[in-house]
Amino acid sequence: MRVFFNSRHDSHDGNGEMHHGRLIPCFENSRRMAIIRDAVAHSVQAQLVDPTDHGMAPIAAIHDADYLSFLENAWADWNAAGNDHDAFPYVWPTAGFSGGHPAHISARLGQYAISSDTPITKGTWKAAYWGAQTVVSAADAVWNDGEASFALTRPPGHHAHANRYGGYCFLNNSAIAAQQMITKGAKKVAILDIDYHHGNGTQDIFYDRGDVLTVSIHADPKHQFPFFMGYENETGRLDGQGANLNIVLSGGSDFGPWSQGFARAIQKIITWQPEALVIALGVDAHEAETLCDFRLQTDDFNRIGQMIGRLGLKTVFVMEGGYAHDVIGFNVAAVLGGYLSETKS
Ligand code: OKP
Ligand code: ZN
Repeated sequence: MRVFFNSRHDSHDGNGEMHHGRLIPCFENSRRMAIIRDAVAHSVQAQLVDPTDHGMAPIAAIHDADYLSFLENAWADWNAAGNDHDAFPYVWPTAGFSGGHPAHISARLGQYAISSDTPITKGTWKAAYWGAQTVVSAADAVWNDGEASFALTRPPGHHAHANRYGGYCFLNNSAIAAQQMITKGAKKVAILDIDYHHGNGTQDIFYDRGDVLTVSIHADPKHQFPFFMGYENETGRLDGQGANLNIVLSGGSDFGPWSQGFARAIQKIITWQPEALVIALGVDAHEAETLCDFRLQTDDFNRIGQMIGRLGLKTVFVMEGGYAHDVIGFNVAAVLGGYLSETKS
């Protein structure tokens, strides 16, 4: 398995996030990457590969031009307004406001943000841009020769919409990976999101499309982020009708209910017959994750990797969430090791 690594990830380095009314150190920090990289290097026979620069086209195939221009310039605009600390919005154009799109950076932060947990820092764009290049490189490699790849990157992506950031995410890496394979000729690609949180951005990006199946298994949004999306009655629209599946699990779920939900996900993918698969690989369903309340064990992640391997599809793994430093390396390595034990690549 090839591991494409975003070595510029640490240029995104937030000091804090808003958490129940307090500013606390970011869960989504750069130590995560070093831990996962070392664990994967030790346990999986993997080449570490630098991404190649494919420019803006694969990113612009998913995200709106005005949003990309905002993200690229947000820090400079924030800085020009006299600020040298992390950028956050404090007001949002919610229902009942009449509109307008003021150029003031605080208005633009609110216009494009879905949540208050996601700082923009001096190097955020650089990290996100190279994260996208990492997944494009991984998707190209998989599409070309069928051998699986892992795109090891941060910040994550699955909460990012075509024109919104938040939930620690800026560019939707899993969506960019799927679209890259469509661009290269795939007719049907599936995205399977096993992160503890609903992949709201990914769902929204492909909601009207029949060529990308989106499946997410996650905590009940009645009680967990992103709260306003991720329910089971969201099944797609227009050409995308039936091409979105949300599998919602109760708080406290262990591998019993999780694997039953996962069996529904696997069945849907088999029936849908994609040519390639993107795994939005969050490992925050583990019992040690303090941000989350599922109870998966490291061995369960190995079984998940095996079940993915048995699908026999061209597979791109894209790093999403997972924050407990003591276990994230083992859990990512367990998924990849399980996958490799069931495949030749
Ligand atoms: C990103 B990924 C506020 C709560 C944390 C929401 C969770 C974002 C998870 N401090 N923010 O899906 O792992
Ligand atoms: Zn998550």
